Amino acid sequence: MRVLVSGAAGSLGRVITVGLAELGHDVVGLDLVPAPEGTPFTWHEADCADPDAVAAVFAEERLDAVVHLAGVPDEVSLPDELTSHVVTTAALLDAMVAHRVPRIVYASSNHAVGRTPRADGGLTEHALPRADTYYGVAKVAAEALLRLFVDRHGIDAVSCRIGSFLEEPTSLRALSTWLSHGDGVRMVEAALTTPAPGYAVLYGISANTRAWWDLEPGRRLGYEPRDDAEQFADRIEPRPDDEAEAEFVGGPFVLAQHYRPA
Ligand code: 15L
Repeated sequence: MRVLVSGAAGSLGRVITVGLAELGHDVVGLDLVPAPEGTPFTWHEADCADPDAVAAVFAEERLDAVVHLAGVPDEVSLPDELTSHVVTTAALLDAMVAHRVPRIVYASSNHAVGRTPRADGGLTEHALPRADTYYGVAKVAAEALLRLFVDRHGIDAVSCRIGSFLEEPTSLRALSTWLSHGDGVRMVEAALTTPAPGYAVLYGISANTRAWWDLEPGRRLGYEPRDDAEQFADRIEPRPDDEAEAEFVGGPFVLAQHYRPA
């Protein structure tokens, strides 16, 4: 598959591009910044929030799928969140429809449902939107946009509600929410290749012993995680926020330090 990866220079993008290339995909990177030195695949330096810039990339490339990883990973103002997650997704979707690119895999987040109390039990793909931040609100809106395009245009879209994508877990919460680098690649590969998903949601975590979220929606799409954060458990130092971070799905994003004016 020839796959356009937005946010190719980001923390997810740096790992996913290499992993997809190793699996035999023809990767095309897209990012605001130039290609890191030695990048072995095609690269476009463009802002995905600019529909003309995105259209120009699609006019130049023959693509089979898009993996949309670009976006601010933290809490910023509401307009900036909407630009970063919703306007970019819309620009890519419009270009996909115009160029008949049939599939998009989206880096959504657990923060789309982050305000769900953990006491409510294991989260399934049917959890209602319940954002914990403007970041989460923007992820909810981007997911809604993907679904609209699936319904209107018959494309396939998989929203991956990612947990904590890290080399290794660094907090008690992350023992439950960790997504290893290897499983991140396996997750995107499954979402790219599962037959005819229509619109689907999965939780992007590893096979963690202490997992908070349901792995079944991912397994139904062919995502079989192999790693388990438990192997790092004895390295995790207790922190004062551990208890508060375990109350809601979104952990630290629920805490008052993330409240800000829109
Ligand atoms: C995310 O979606 C964020 O981008 C990242 O910064 C982490 O907060 C992660 O979720 C998480 O929940 O650990």
